[in-house]
Amino acid sequence: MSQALTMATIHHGRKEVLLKLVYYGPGLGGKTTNLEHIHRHSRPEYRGKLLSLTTESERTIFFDLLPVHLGKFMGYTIRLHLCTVPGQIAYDDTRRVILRNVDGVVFVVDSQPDALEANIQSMQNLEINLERQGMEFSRVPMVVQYNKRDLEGVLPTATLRRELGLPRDLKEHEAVARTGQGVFDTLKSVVRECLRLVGDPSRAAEGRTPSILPGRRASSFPGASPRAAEQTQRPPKPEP
Ligand SMILES: Nc1nc2c(ncn2[C@@H]2O[C@H](COP(=O)(O)OP(=O)(O)OP(=O)(O)O)[C@@H](O)[C@H]2O)c(=O)[nH]1
Ligand SMILES: [Mg+2]
Repeated sequence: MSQALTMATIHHGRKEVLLKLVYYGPGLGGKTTNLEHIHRHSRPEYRGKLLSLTTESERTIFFDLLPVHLGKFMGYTIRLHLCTVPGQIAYDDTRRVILRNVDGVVFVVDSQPDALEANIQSMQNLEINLERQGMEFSRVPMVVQYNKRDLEGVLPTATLRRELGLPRDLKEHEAVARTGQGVFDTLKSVVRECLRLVGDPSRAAEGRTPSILPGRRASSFPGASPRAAEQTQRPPKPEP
């Protein structure tokens, strides 16, 4: 099987590491709100334009993109391409396009009880779409953000973790994206997960370099759909 790898892109000439990070999750979960906060609170010289393609109701129809500089890591500048996908079920083709060449995923959970089913579906959809590209779900750097913790009646994080079948070793953060609480912690956490795998950039090959987790996460995702499980055993050819 040819395993498509998540990667970081390394340019030795410019001494730069580029990471593509995708915010995934159900519609209205707060993905765009995360990027808006990061944009508002990044120094103008360190951030690009926040590009959003939305409907009138501000739901993402294609993606949001925010380029950010994050300072130096072992002498290399870290550049991030932050992207969100449209969470609504109908936009699956778009999600697949945005997921191409992803280096790390932030899964934004909507903590409201009404959103539980949508969270589960979105997690299963992420697994399926990664596997479709030949990427093994349990080896892609990922962190989880439990968002909307300001609302009354939200589900305990332990319940969400259990219902979503998340392994205990996955990094997780509580957040209120609307006020920015937890937003940068989440971002730093996913960057750390990715950079841990890149190691010393000066020793990495020029261009795209493998950065998948060396082993699978400790436990698998019992919440995963049978379809995805089947694909794990017989992975399809990665898309070109
Ligand atoms: N109370 C509360 N509302 C939030 C929070 N984060 C986001 N919202 C609100 O939830 C709604 C949806 O947020 P978006 O960021 O547009 O959600 P999205 O995940 O990008 O949705 P799609 O683009 O449709 O996939 C907006 O009205 C936000 O203001 C939060 O932490 N608390
Ligand atoms: Mg959005």
